[in-house]
Amino acid sequence: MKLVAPLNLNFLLKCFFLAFVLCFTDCLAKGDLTRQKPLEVEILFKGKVGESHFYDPSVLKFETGKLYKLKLINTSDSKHYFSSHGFTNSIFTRKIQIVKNKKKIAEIKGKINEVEVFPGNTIEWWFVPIKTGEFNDLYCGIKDKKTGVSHSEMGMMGTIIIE
Ligand SMILES: [Cu+2]
Repeated sequence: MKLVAPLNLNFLLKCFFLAFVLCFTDCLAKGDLTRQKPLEVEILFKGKVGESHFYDPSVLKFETGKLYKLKLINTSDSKHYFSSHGFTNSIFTRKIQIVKNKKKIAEIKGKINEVEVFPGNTIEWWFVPIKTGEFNDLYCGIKDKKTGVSHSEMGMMGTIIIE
């Protein structure tokens, strides 16, 4: 009688090993997504009263499942809003950190709907995007002190893309 078992056994072992590896990597829990090393992104609020107001950059891109530290830096002479309901409905906020003279002075936790940053100040928004989408609703509703026109109408609009 001819034995073909050794060949089959070898094949079976390989299959078993492959299945084990696939299952192990696929079934591994991702753990606490808010405790990853954050990816740093910056957005500047720029402009001059009576002339223009804008976000730089005006398009922000994020990926679901990653932790971001978005720095909102107001380098202008006006206070500004960062409002996008599409964005805030698609993320989990870990915290907002208020920084003054490079020192953390406060942390705010919970669901955030919009933020306002005063001239010369920076805040850090730590969040994990959980839903994909393209949101063209980033705007600042504050009215310009000279023209009386909203900052959005003067150019302060943007898009947030979550992939
Ligand atoms: Cu503004």
